[in-house]
Amino acid sequence: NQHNSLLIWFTGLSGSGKSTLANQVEVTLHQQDLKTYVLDGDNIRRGLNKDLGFTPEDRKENLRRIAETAKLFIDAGVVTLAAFISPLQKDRDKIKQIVGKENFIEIYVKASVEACEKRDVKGLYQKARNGEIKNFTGISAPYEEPENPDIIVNSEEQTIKESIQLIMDKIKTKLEL
Ligand code: GGZ
Repeated sequence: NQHNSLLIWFTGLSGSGKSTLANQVEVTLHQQDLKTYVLDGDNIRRGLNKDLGFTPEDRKENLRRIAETAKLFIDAGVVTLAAFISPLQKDRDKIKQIVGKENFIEIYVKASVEACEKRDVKGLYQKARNGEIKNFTGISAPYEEPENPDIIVNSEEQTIKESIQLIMDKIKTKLEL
């Protein structure tokens, strides 16, 4: 069953640092001999969910399928990390409901739109400002801050190392490490 497994969910704006953190936490867990997997836009939106875009309905379906996929991974005993914007509280609540609250850790990777836009690693914010990308989270689509996250990490105030430590401490209370 789902004993000793977990879905570690990272929510936040594009460019907030979700994937970086998920990948670093994965390395740390892997070093402790756990089976791990990172779900993110690269492996999900290019495959399973390539039929989906960024309307509210498509995001909802994107996240529902990811939650069902994560449920299978944790059933198989894999500690699963997921990095998705997941902008709406009701969609995040649904994920938690699908996998079960005992198997779920929600991490809010907090960074202001200004900070993410300043980094603009992929040039997406500029495209959103130009109107080349519609429904862009933080510019032309909403991001609702999590009401009750297990952890908040702030990439403007904390180092990656500090954030990982915080996340690992939380994971240790849920997993028998
Ligand atoms: C937000 C978009 C959009 C729009 C393309 N809005 O920084 P990235 O590029 O690599 O990550 C973003 C990713 C977001 O997909 P998610 O599956 O995480 O979103 S959600 O949870 O809301 O379903 C960004 C890129 O896709 N991208 N268009 N309009 N992000």
